[in-house]
Amino acid sequence: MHPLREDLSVSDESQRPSRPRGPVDASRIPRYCGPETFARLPRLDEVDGAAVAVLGIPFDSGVSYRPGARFGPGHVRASSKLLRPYNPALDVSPFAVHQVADAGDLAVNPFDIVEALGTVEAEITRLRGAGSKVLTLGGDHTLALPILRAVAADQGPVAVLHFDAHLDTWDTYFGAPFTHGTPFRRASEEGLIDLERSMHIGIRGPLYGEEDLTADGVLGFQVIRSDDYENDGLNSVIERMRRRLAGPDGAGGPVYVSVDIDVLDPAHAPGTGTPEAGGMTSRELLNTIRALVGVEVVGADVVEVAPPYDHAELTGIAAAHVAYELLSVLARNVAA
Ligand SMILES: [Mn+2]
Repeated sequence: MHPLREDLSVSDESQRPSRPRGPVDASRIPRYCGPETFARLPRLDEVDGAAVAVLGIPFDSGVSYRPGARFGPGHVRASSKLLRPYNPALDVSPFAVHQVADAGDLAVNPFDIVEALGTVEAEITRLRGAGSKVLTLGGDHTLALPILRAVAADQGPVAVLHFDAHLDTWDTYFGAPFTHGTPFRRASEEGLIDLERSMHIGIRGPLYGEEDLTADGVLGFQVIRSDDYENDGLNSVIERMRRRLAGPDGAGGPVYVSVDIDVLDPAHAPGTGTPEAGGMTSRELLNTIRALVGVEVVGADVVEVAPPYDHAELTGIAAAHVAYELLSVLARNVAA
């Protein structure tokens, strides 16, 4: 039997290992071989449930500028083959603490956004009902709304920690309420987010007007600007983030993490739909995410990877590493 096939097939129930099934062993099967799953993890249908499911959602019908994020999930998976099992920065093996599996791609209607949002909400609800936290690979940022609907349905309003160049709290665009620039306004209006603990990090670039920022504050968000990394330093940013997520009484609570890859400077992530100069480095982003150890992360997404504009897998690799750090945080929070 071909070793790859052998590795992937678990036919006999009694042969199932009690410990989590990790990625395919790279000492036996070179990394450029399959499977085409995130980090070469098993598929969700190959394991008896997973603590964390990595779900691809190839959807970009909500974009306002460059299209292409529908090809994001496959690209991030392809760029994730070099991820190794041990994360020294957090001293954790994210795939050994609990079962992590790739739930494949969700088929959503590319022509009917409202129907697509319903499909996403139903699938996130189903996966969470089966006991999995969900890490979504987008897809454009419109997806954050149905995901938050599913999360808030059983957790109540959650803090949203949103990494992005843009606020994504605009009202409508060409009269359309559901676009990649509006998910967090809709989520706030629908009562899905904790208004005392939510935050954008990495904001920069021109706005339509100053009122964009005032409206955003009313919707429940504080802002850490991209420039704050330069002016105040990483540790100051992390301290402000953790204080905000802890809330006014310091008690904390559930946090949903949404990462638009355009939070990175185009030098670090050129393959995205609405790039803005002056962004953070991938090192700053990874380090900020690592500071979420001990925070109650209930789900996350990495969105807006648009491979047609990527070069040398820069954006795909950055997104894969962001996802890996998020998975490492989830594992550390279990292991602690
Ligand atoms: Mn966004």
